[in-house]
Amino acid sequence: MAEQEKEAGLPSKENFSEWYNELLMKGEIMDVRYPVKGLYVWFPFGFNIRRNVYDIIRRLLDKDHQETLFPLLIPENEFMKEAEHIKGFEDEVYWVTHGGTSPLDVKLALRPTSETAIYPMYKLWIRSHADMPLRLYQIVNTFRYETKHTRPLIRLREITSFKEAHTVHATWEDAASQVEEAIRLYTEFYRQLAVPVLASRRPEWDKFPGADYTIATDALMPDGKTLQVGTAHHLGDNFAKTFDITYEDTEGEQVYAYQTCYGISERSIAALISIHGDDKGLVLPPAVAPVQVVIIPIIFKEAGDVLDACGNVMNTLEAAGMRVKMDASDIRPGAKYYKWEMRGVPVRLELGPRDLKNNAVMLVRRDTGEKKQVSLDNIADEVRSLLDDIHDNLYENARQGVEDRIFECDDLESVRDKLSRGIAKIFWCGNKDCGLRLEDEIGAGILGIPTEQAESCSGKCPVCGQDADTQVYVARTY
Ligand code: 5CA
Ligand code: ZN
Repeated sequence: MAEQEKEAGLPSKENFSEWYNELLMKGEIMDVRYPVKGLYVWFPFGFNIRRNVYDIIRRLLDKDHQETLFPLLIPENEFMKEAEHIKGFEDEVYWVTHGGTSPLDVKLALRPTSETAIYPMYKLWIRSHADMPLRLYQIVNTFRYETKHTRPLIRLREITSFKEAHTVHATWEDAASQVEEAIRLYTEFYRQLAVPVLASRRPEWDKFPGADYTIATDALMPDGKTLQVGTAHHLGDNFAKTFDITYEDTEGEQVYAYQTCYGISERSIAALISIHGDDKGLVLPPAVAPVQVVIIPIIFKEAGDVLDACGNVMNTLEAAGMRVKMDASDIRPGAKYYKWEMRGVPVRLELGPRDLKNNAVMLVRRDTGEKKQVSLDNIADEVRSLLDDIHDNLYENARQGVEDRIFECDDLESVRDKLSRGIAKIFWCGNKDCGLRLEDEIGAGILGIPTEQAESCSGKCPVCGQDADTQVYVARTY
């Protein structure tokens, strides 16, 4: 590789933070130079990935949810109704106080999330049993004045891709089933991004403000920290009481409804690029890659036949539903490889005069670098099955990576030791004090109680030494 190409490369992924920041620019995901802290700009290529990712979540939700759109601005009086919710968000809200030069009579909040925008309308929409379950979602921008270190795609002050679902049910149990369903949905969504996630119930002190309980999904990042990439909250009838969302039950009485909400953001994209990427750049799962196959004509003297053959392959693959690009530009093949590797294109297809004579092409996979010569006769099937293999391989590698980095620990010393690599699993007596002492002593807290616990297990809480029958994940988090 030419010196200048090497220089233009990425820092090693071992230095995850530097690698990530460079990758966002060189992989053309986000431009971080916008002059407001915590706000970033999507490059068109990154936005194309976003569109593919959000098509997947839409497809999953549209089976039994409806998409909607609520206003960005929330009047102060509605925002201030739910006490716990206010406590959780008041330090993070941006306020609109003026229209032009005139002060507004009622201040308007930029939504940090939309409960207080949506539920006053749910009060009007929910009348009877027949109106439930109501399952709506929207994909919007939300604003949070985050005080922790902001990072592109991970901790934003304008979350540009906030998918929030809000459901209403007749009973507490129905809402609880919906929370489970939401976690199943998210797990499937992430499976399609080839990202394995861990679902756990957050401890009381870490649940969503105003919720009965919160179940979260976390992805394990390359540096051993976890990233919360989705949450589902059982809201009980807390918001229904505040916003007076009632329905007439079979006895003709007005009773409160039960609610859930669940959300994901562009953290989903942070997780997928971080987990799969390598020192050469992005490695995109075929399902979300803007370009799934790049065709490189290998041209010596007579270009005509090779270019025609490449054009035919492109048409065949496109007709089979693949996203294909032919790079017949003037730059050297090596420079082209470098460029498309950086952009994570799953399959490179090389076709030169010799291949043409053999009625064959060379397929090179981005994930392993393996090359394979295949016949031109059933090229669409060959490429399709290679794309499927790449997806499976990415998922399996990531799954193995998580399995290998969950460590069962029974004393604080080993917890501290393992946290530099991944997640510790310990017994917990259930006392908040022990949970908080973990944070003080080892700088990492309880992530949550895995939703899938072994039937019966017991051990000792490493903080206080008491008997415990609950296991928890402990992790350093983003
Ligand atoms: N109303 C609920 C459900 S929609 C809610 O707001 N839940 S949340 O606060 O947990 O946010 C949902 C998800 O958005 C989180 O799990 C996290 O993945 C993501 N998220 C939260 N804050 C940010 C942020 N500042 N930047 C990027 N993503 C964020
Ligand atoms: Zn304890």
